[in-house]
Amino acid sequence: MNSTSHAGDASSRVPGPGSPVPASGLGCPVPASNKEAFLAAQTVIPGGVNSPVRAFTQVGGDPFFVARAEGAYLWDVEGKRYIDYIGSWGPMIAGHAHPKVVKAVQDTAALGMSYGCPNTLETDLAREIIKLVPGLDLVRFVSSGTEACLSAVRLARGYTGRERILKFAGCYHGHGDSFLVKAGSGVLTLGLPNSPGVPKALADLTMTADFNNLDQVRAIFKEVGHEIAAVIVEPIAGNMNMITPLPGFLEGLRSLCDDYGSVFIIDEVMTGFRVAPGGAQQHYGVTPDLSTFGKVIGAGMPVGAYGGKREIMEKIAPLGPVYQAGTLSGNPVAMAAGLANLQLIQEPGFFETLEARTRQLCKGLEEGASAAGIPLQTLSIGGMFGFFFSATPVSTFAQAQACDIERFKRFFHACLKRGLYWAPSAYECGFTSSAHDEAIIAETVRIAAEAFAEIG
Ligand code: KE4
Repeated sequence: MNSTSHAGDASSRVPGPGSPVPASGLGCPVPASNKEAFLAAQTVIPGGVNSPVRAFTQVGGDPFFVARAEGAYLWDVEGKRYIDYIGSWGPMIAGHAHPKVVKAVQDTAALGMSYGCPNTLETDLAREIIKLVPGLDLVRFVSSGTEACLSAVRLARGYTGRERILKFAGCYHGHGDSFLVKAGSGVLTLGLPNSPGVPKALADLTMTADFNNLDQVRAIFKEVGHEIAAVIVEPIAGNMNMITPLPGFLEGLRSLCDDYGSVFIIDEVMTGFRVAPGGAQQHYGVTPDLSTFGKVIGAGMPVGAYGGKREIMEKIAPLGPVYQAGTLSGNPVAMAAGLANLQLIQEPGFFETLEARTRQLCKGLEEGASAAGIPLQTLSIGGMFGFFFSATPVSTFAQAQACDIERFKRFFHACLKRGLYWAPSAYECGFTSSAHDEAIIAETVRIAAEAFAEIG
C-alpha cells in the first residue's frame, strides 16, 4: 500500500488475523455483525448480493460478509475465521492475498489503473496462456467468463454462418442469454428451469443434451447437424457439483463437430489452469477449436479470455467482421495479477502437491462419512473436487439431482458453524489451493468428521 494513502490512515485499518476491521481505508463504516451487513446490503443491492449463489438460497440462513482473506482462510466482519474451499469460485489457486499477486497488483496499479490502449502485459499474459494450453493460436481478453463464452459463441456463429448451438443440461457458461437454458450453477441452485427475459426466439436456437450421453448428441447432429454453429461443453461439469466425462465423450463431441463442420468449444473457465497446467483439454488430450477461460487467469481480478485456431480467431474485429469489444479488456492491473498467478502454478511441484492434497481431502471426507454410516461419493482432479451424498457414483445431471440435498444442507451448516466453508449449494464443486497445507487438510477432515457425526 503506498505511503500516502488518500483516504485516512489506511495502514491503521489493515487488519490482523481475526480483526473485524477491513482494510478499506476509505472511511466506510463496517457493520459490527454479518446480520447488520446483510440488512444494509439488501437496502441497496437486489438480495444483498452481486451474484445469486452467494445468498445461501439453497442452504438457508444468511451469508456472512467477508472482511479479509489470506491463504486458505476468510474472516467475516465479526472476526470469525473460515477454512475456505471456494477461493472466490476458482481464481485463488495460490491462496488469498498471495504476496506475489498482491505486489504485482500494487506495482502495476501505481503505474495507472487502466489505459484503454494496448499494453505489453496483455501480450505477456496471452503468450503464457498459449504456451500452457495446447492448440491455441490466438487469444482475446475480456472481463469475465460470461463475456468469454458469449463472445466465443458469437464468433462460432459468425465463422460458420449458422445459428444453432448445443449445450448440456446442468452445464453453466455464464449468464449470456443463449446459455440460460437448462443451465447449472446459480440457475440450478435457484431451481430456475430457464431464465425469464431470454427471448424465446433466441432460446429456441439453444439445444440441450444430457452430459455424457453421446448417443443423444449423435441423434441431434443427425437431425440438424449442418445447422449447428457450435457445441459448448464444460470438459468436467463443475456446475452440477463435479461430474467427469465418461471415456470417449469429449472425443465423440470432437469427432461429430469435425464431421458436421461445427465449432467445438471447451469452456475452461473453471477447469483451466486448475485441473492441469493446460486445463482439462490437456488432462484428457482433446483439442477444441475454441476455448474459454477466466478465474485463475485473473487471480481475483476481472479477467476472461477466449482463444483458439487462427482461422477462426481472425474473424474477430478488427481483423474480421465479428464484433466484440470492452473498455477494461486487457486491463494492466488484471493482466499483472493473472501473470503472477500463472507463474505461481508453474513452480516445480505445484500441481503434484495440489493434486495430492485434494485427494487427501476427499479420502478424509469419505472416511468421516463412512464412520458416521453416511453414503458419500467424492472425486477430484488437480485442485478441483466434488462430493455427493449418494450411495452410488454420479455421472449424470439426473443422478446429481437425485442426491440427498437435505443432508448436504445439514452438513453445510454443521461445518460452517465450526469454521469450515463449502460452496453454499449442492450443485457447486470445491476448490483447493497451494495454501491448503497438510495441517489445514487434517483440520478440515477433523471438522467434517464431527459434522458427519452430528447430522447422522
Ligand atoms: P463469470 O462470468 O462468472 O466470470 O464466468 C461464468 C462461467 C463460465 N463458465 C463456467 C464453467 C463457469 O463455472 C462460470 C462461472 N462459475 C460460477 C461458479 N460455478 C461463478 C460463481 C457465481 O456465479 O457467482
